[in-house]
Amino acid sequence: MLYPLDNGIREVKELSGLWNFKVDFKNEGFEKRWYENPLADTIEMPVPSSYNDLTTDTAIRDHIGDVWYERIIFIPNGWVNQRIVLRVGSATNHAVMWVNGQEVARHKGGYLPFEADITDLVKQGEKNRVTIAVNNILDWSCLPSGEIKTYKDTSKYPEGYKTQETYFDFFNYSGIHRPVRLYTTPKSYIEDVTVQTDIQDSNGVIKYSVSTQGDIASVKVSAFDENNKLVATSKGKNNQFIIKNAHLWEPGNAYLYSLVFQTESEQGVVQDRYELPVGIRTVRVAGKQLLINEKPFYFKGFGKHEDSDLHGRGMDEVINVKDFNLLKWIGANSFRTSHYPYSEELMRLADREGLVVLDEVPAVGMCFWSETNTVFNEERVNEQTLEHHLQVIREMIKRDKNHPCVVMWSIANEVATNEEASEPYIRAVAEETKKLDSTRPNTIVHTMWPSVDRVSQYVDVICLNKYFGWYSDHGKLDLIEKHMDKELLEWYEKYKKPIIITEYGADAIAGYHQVPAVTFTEEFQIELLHQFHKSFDKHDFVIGEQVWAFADFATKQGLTRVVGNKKGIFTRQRHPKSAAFYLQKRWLGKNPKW
Ligand code: BDP
Repeated sequence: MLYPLDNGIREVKELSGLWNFKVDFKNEGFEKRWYENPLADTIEMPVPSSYNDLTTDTAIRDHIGDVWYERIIFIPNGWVNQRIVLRVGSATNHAVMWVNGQEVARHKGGYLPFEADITDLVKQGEKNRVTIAVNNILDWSCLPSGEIKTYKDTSKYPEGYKTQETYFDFFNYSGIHRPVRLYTTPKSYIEDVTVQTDIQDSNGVIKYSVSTQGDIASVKVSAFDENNKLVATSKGKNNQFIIKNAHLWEPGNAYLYSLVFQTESEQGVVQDRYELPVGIRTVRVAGKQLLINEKPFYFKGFGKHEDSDLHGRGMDEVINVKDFNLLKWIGANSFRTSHYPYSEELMRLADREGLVVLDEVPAVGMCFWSETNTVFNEERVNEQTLEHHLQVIREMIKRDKNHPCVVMWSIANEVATNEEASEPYIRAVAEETKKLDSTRPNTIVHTMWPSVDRVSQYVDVICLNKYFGWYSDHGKLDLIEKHMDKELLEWYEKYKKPIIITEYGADAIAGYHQVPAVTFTEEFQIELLHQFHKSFDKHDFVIGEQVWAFADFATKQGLTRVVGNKKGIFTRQRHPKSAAFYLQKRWLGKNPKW
């Protein structure tokens, strides 16, 4: 799915700003057809943002169900004869969208875009009303999954009392989280483009395919370098270029060519145009290593969240730029989009900045760490979940397939892969990623132990989240290295695949200090990381370390969470804890691994 572009042929109108907003406390909006008329009794709500932290009302923050957004749009005069598309970057978790009271789109899943052709529904020179109902209920038919718990005992709970149960460790932020835009294309237009790159000697090979709609006679493609110099041209819907002595897209040293796709009519009139930033690079797994441009790559970085004060999960270029500058400052070269695909704006920035991304679907919370309470059963993770999981994989790959920064697809985080039924399930998901994209390795992120895992034969790289010294043997720094060594060797022995440690860490409250270190102090966080590193450095099949987490983040309330998860190396305001300087020294220092 193409990112909307403004390029002289296509135009984009940003619809960010204040929208009318109303919480459907009585769950009556659909029945009363709120979309048919302007919403009554609304408050102002910024888009993009999570609505949860912006009012003073607990009932709004913790609302379970629908909220409604609305705004008036005008169609510019110059858009006559254009195809007009309304596009939402993401609405968490599900949405229905109307234009002038007519339903135009329905989308399940909170972290990927959806759009609708609204050309025939909007009127030039008049007010047009856009209404979006956003629902935040999570059940086992969607990702992430969850369940609504109802409390029947009216002697203890008010009538109809319910809570949203989630089995993941982040606040279920809700709302329109990414930009809403109107954009145009000509009536005959470029629908999608796919590029795949290769390197032969010192030349770059770019294979492309273009899909179009309408009457299009020919497709021309031109490649420009970063100085805007034309370096190659090609013709046809499926073809390839050779770029002599190509500049490669390297981690930390990105180079982006601009591929300009142009369609023409029979008469040679230019119809549509689309510019795609393209990084020439290869990625493959070879034995114990992952090679980017045939060079072994070691992942240094973090699991992150899209999370910040007040904005919640709302896309914010200010945060994105600050985060990337901090990543570079600390010597990180990569991050994982834990636990959902991040905004398109952020992915474009990662392409530009040369940060390497593990792109993850929102399959999180599919594990209860219990022998008896299973997750893979008719009531929980079942056929319906799988169907949606595959759908999300398709949407994510469709959106992110052209990003050079994405080197691997992460198909799930912490699944009960010890359960028998997890095997065919994960196999289906893993095979889908391969079918859709044979150019990138895939992975699954584990909390399980090698002896019980049933699925890692289906992925190329194994990712592990390990919390020795924290969730097991809490506070026992002296056991970490030994435990980690043992487990790493067992995983490698069983599957003979490269391993990335995608989570390890400890909560540290900024400003808490003590010697000797105790848990929750900044000193303990450093010492714990150091113990893990002693183990990682010994094993050549360990190809990366990503600390959990980049910054402190909001979670649901819980006895182990003091105003959120404090495993950040930076505070939620992006101020460094002491461990930031420790990591900077390690990652910018010399190590045989990098
Ligand atoms: C891991 C999860 C991550 C949590 C982390 C923690 O993948 O989302 O935030 O544990 O507990 O299991 O800090």
